[in-house]
Amino acid sequence: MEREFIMIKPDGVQRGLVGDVVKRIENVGFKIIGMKLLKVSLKQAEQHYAIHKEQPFYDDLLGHITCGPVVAMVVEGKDAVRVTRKIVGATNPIDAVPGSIRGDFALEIGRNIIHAGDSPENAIYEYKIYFNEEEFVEYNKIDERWLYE
Ligand code: IDP
Ligand code: MG
Repeated sequence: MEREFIMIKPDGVQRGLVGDVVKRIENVGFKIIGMKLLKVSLKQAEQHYAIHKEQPFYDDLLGHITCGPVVAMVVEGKDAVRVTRKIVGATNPIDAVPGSIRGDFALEIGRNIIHAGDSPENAIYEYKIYFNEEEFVEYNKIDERWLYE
């Protein structure tokens, strides 16, 4: 099973959207194996967004992700990264289709509610910034035999 790293950004937490986001991730059948509320440190933010270091929006990105509590999650499931990215929607909410998280809840690219890893490798790189392997809880979910053929 593939793992995906998801973070509800400070705007999502402040707007009371934690439940809505988690619901959509659970609905599709993914298993939450790690979840925490935390305030991202500048060091964590720099690691997380290292690939955007040269972008003009980099400083705003770091400022925003560190400005308040976030909810970090790791989920497991079939094609977890590709499916999660679909549930999340396009980076710019203007382009995110209705039914996606960003399409339904956001208006601006710098306040797009949620982060999700864009490849299995990047998801692992990202969740290691926020979680130790021992923090993950492995368990069987009762719907697994009805989700997977
Ligand atoms: P993603 O979150 O859909 O993977 P990325 O391209 O990885 O999008 O960008 C990371 C985050 O940086 C985005 O979620 C968004 O909040 C912000 N961002 C991306 N492009 C821009 C931009 O052109 N202006 C302002 N913020 C941006
Ligand atoms: Mg990205």
